[in-house]
Amino acid sequence: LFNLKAAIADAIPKRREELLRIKKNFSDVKVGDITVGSVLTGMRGNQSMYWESTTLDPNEGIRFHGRTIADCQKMLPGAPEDNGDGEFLPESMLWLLMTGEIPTEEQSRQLTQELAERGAKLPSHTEKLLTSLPRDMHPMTQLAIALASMNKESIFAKKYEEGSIGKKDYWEYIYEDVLNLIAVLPRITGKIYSSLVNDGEPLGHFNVEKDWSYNIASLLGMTVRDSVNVHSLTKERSNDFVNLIRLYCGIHVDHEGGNVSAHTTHLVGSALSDPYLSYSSGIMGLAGPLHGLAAQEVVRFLVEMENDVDSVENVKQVEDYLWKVLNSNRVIPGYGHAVLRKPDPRFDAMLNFTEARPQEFKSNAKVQLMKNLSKIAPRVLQKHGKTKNPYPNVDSASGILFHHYGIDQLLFITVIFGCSRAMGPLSQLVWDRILGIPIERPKSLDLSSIKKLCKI
Ligand code: FCX
Repeated sequence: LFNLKAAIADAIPKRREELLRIKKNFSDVKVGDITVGSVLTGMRGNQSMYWESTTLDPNEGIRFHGRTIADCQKMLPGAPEDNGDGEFLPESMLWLLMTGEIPTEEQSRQLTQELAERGAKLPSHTEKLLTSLPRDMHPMTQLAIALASMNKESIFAKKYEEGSIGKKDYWEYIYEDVLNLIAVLPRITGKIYSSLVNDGEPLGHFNVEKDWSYNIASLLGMTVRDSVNVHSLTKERSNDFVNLIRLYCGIHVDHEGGNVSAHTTHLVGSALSDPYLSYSSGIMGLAGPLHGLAAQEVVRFLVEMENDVDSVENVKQVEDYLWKVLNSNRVIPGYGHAVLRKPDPRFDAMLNFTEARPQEFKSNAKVQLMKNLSKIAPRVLQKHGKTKNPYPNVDSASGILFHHYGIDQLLFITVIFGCSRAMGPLSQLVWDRILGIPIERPKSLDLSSIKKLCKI
């Protein structure tokens, strides 16, 4: 099966039957106890969502249908021109998320081609809308607006309004919207970036022969062939940047269901809002500084710290700087996690990217500081004693690597996160509709109910 939709359709009967059997026979099985503490602390530890494709082990980190990042790096197909030397394609990851299977080279190529064909054009009203937005509007606001505006194109919303589809068929139209949405993200991203840095003039063009990440890089003006190559990158450095986008977008797709962007997309979609509205809402959550915006906060933090210390190798000065931040009741961005209790393997993957290119990164003091910090900050946070996870999370490394290649519009970095994150929650949205997951509606408690439970 070379076509993703056909591969999903093939997997449906078994999965529907399995879930139905579990629902029928095991609905009374207890998952855990919800405590008052959980109700008052953002539902921590409360296992109450169904999520198909990714799970997060507090110690091992993310698994994609059971596969670690290292497995994915070994097994998922990359771009043909890299001859096995580059990073895997996010398209290959999308196939894995949607089907649970590792795609073949042919399946991955086919999906690359399908996304390129679907993404070749941005709806003209969305293009005009983006052009009309203030150049200094927050890039994530622009992304959310662009996505919400595409609800005009939603095939699902149209079919639903016509009353022409039954519940079992919803997924087919949701799938079409999801693929169309993911496909246009490079164009939306390029448009937002060109507004920011090039007065709205395109920085590159979309190449239908190329993969999704290449087109993101190209529309950011970062490729030798298809763009203005704003930073005059050599062919090798430009290839590295394309591979950075592939790596970054391949590993940021999902982080199980409870994180703000994924959960929001799932929640809004559960009201049968179409994928454009659902993911636009997810993007609004990703824009928060405790979530996706943390990568940008890290870059700012590293720039400020580098200016403050005599040398990034001066451990004592770095430690003092961290204490100054903590003592003023601020967080150290890029450290800590709500679920993980070990260094984030996604951070390690980004770090490995720099270690494979020692010449490229050796003279960038901020990148060196990022590395040094990953050894110093955990000690300081442990001593500080509050943070449950004192280790670096993914945002510790990602932003500074984009910055290194010249993407220095800090607020924009999260837009690239937004491209990647679409793949996980939107795959889930397809499966939500396949499996008939109903509207989400937890029960809330007021203070008097809590006091009654506590017998106070
Ligand atoms: N620096 C200083 N204090 C921190 C901290 C950090 N990096 N991380 C957690 N803490 C503090 C919390 O603020 C909390 O303090 P409080 O008791 O006074 O409210 C205490 O430690 C316990 O928090 P903890 O249970 O460890 O963490 P939470 O689940 O509440 O929060 C986040 C998790 C990620 C929000 C938190 O660690 C944080 O603010 N980190 C910095 C921002 C960041 O890097 N975010 C990106 C996270 C992630 F990768 C993503 O979702 O994108």
